[in-house]
Amino acid sequence: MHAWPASEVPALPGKGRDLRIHDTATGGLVDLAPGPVARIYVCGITPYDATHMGHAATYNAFDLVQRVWLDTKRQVHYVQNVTDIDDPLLERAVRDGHDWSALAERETALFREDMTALRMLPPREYIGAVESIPSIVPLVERLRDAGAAYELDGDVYFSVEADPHFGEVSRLDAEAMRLLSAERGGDPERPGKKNPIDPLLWQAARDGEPRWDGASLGPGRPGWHIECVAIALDHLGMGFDIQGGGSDLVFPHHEMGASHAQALTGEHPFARTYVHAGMVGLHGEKMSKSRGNLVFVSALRRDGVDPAAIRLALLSHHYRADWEWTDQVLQDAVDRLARWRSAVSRPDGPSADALVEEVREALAQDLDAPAALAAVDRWAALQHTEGGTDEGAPGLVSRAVDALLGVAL
Ligand code: 5CA
Ligand code: ZN
Repeated sequence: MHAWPASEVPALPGKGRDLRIHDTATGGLVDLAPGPVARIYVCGITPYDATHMGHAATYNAFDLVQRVWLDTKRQVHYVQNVTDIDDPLLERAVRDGHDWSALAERETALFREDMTALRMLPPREYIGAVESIPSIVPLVERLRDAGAAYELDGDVYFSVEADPHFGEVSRLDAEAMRLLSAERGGDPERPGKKNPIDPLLWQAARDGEPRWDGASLGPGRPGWHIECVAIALDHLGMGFDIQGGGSDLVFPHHEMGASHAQALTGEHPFARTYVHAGMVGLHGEKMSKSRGNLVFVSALRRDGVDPAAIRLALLSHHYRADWEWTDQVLQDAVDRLARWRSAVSRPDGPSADALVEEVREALAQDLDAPAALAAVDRWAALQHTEGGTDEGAPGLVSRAVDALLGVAL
């Protein structure tokens, strides 16, 4: 699949700081010092509806990771998937009488437009589940042949006992895992499984559903976790720097993905760190396609909201916090954008050298975007009250806000 166009990232004087980030698997902050090419995999959308503010907030967090790494003069190898075949997509297509693949194509196209408008840097590889089926099938065969997977009425399940490190990503107890598995696409009630939480690797073809050639597995379609594992292993290999997504993916998705990969390769870890963004809610509940309590990026754009203001609204919350989308959040961002734009529109202003370092420092400390915004607010306030004589300052602020925060002033 093709991704979306990259907006330009202005170069800044000096060099950024290395990222210290919260790792779900250890529960603490980790000093990540990637090699010259930092490697990150971020779980992409299931394209059965438009991008909502929760998705945008999660992709914003990982966009900041990219920007911090680029500022340290590293290259970034970023991979993202599109779950273009899965139960929720098929259910929505049936409900609305649409062709599932046309639905996926349409919503993926809209997602690309939203990401472009929000100045999210694109992944180097943007890969669909369907196009990765030829990579997935041999992985499932290998797991089965190694005794890490078993068959149940034609379906193939992963055995969580196959990975000695299973449980180390989420660190949840068995009961919590069972509950979350039931809530998030698993089938712990199905009789005959070795462990109720064992996830599907390959689902045998069902009447009326799309199917693909599974070689020795028989016709069917892939499970969810193995999709991301196949794509990550194909393009990044083991031990990449960050596996990212929203906190709703900690279990089972990222736990199972890590175990699939570790059982397949005998190596550990799948990812050096597991980074999770908080959940954005609306009216007291997690914003989700299944609940339907959604604010869409595309709808705000259609209403004439500047994408830079949407981006500032996302940045005004720490990525790990759970927070609520409200009209006030957006209004505050619109006001902030206007203040910043008028501050940089003057030919000169207070020196901005210290500001650039403050923004770098804030982002390097577990992506503290609210602290970065507060630093820019202080410079803008000084510009409005006292002004300054540094002719390069407004331009430098614009470039720093663009390069590090993805906001075009
Ligand atoms: N296709 C899978 C990942 S392989 C998936 O979870 N798709 S999704 O469309 O449901 O979500 C896309 C991304 O947005 C995931 O990283 C998910 O964790 C994140 N996300 C979903 N809802 C929210 C929300 N309310 N707040 C923050 N992030 C969210
Ligand atoms: Zn995923």
